[in-house]
Amino acid sequence: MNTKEYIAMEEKFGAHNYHPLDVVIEKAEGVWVYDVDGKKYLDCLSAYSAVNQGHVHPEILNALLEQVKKVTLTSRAFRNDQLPLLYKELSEMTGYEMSLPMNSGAEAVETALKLARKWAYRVKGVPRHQAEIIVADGNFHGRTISIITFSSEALYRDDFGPFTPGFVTVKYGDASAVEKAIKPNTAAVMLEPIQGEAGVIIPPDGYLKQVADICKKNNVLFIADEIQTGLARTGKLFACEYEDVRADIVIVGKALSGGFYPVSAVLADKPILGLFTPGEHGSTFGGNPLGAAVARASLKVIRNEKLVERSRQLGEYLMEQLSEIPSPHVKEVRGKGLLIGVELKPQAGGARRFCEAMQEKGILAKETHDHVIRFAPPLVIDKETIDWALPSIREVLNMK
Ligand code: IF1
Repeated sequence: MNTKEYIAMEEKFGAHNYHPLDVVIEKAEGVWVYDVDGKKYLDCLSAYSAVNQGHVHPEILNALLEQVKKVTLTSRAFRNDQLPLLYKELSEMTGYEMSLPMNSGAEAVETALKLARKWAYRVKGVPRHQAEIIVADGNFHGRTISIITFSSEALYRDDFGPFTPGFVTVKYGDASAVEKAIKPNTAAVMLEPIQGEAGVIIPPDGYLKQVADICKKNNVLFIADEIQTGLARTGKLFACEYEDVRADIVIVGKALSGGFYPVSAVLADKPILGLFTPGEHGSTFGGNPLGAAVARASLKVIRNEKLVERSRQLGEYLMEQLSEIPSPHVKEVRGKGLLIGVELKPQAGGARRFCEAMQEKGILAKETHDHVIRFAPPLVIDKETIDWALPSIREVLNMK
């Protein structure tokens, strides 16, 4: 079958909840993906930062293959020999005392919200069912009904009510707005350290630190959604480290499995994560031995290949090079590490056509919010490959 035929089949039999670029990928390795017609592309999206370690990383693949032969799923009714090791290794790597494994990012966000509510009732003394959680305008935390309740994107939300009570939205980047929104019943503030979906929005310097301090002062938990920014993507293990913030609860997903398998987790210390008791929360697949083995290998690759440093160094280089491109269309280049957004001017005609033009030249990137092109290649990319891509990017950013 060729590209056209695959696309026609997908359109006919699949729900139309996406508008992908018309490239049908059949294999991938490292930073490269190959379509069914044999064309090779540089992946500048990394499955939204899920393949920070590069596609089909051999060590993660090996861990998966070894584990899949042994046991894949026990459920949490029984224990397995991989999960304790994942717990320990996650703790050693992140400095959080405990973790709770789930599968998708949205599930881990839901888990963190439940945890914050429980903490509010059992520790803070908020009257039951009165807890409030503060979130930011422009957020993206997933697709469940509770999470879309506090989305500010009409497309994600408007046809899907009724919604979940208990959430308050404030302006992103304004710490005093958080302070004003805190009430006696506030359980937590949940933020993305950099808003990915909103268009790689970097808050003003000091914002995360101020919010974390305000939370501490008011006995409110600070939850960092590091599903996209975490695990080396921004040039730190967690983006919150840029402001020396240690969130009370950190949510990770995506690259926790190097793209092999959905694995997410909530990290916190014992006084918080220790609050869950048997039966209160769970998941058939969460914490399964295959996912745990894959996650362990994925973390090991981040450590062994120094992906934090790579992301910081190569991110600086790519950002500098992108910033120097003279282009009539570019309004701003911004980012941290290898999470970079190129914002186009309103009159540029939208980012989509630039992504399609790059696709022609063998570079896959995705527009976000109409006018931002996101550059987020796997962190195993090297300078030579960046230098290979730059002339094409230059050309595309200068098209009519
Ligand atoms: C899609 C965006 C990225 C996330 C943060 C939680 C989740 C995500 C900070 C939920 C997921 C994804 C989902 C994906 C597109 C993508 C995305 F453009 F929508 F915003 F990455 F930038 N918190 N982000 O970024 O995790 O349940 O999906 O595992 O197609 O919806 P999930």
